[in-house]
Amino acid sequence: MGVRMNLMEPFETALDFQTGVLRPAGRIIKRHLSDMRGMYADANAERKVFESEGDRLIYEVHAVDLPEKTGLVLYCTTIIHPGRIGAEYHMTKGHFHEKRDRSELYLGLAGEGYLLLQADDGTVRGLPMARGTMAYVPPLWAHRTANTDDEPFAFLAVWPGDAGHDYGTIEQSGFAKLLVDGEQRVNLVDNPNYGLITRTT
Ligand code: S6P
Ligand code: ZN
Repeated sequence: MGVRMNLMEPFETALDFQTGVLRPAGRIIKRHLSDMRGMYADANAERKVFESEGDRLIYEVHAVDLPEKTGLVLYCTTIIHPGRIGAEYHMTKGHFHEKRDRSELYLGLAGEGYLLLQADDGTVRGLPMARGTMAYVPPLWAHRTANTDDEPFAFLAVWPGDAGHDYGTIEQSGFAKLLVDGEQRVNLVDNPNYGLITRTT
């Protein structure tokens, strides 16, 4: 259990810019491959990872423990460990905000990655992120991040307390584009499973 902050008292959090770790530690969520079954396009590659190494840790969220309330600002860091499932880079599950018109701000801390954004009509945009990149997630866009380098990719996220998270829409239909490892560069390619029910458990 991490420290729960008193939202009516001033407090400070120490952010390690190299690792993305917050002190005091609040809520830490670890997402393994089993939490994302069916989200990577290459089902064979996913199965091979399970067979050869078990349930791989993909990313961690280090959250300052505050209630999800209107008027509050929430913040956390995400650390995506390097690696790929098939050609696809390690990534977050991705979500819309439950209140779709709530926006968000990301700040790159360490490593290199991509922010993938998707509108309701399937339009996808990709923004490269590195240390110091401030990326704006507009209202109405689903968002997912991926680590496109060989080191951990860490970023800070700040968003309104009443935004909420809708994971179901992405779990059902996926993103229209995949971020895959290409020759010397990151490629954004069509997702063959887009619009299909991709989650198996
Ligand atoms: C919250 C914000 C991020 C993500 C985190 C993990 O609104 O967008 O803190 O929660 O990057 O991604 P996901 O899709 O598993 O929540
Ligand atoms: Zn969000």
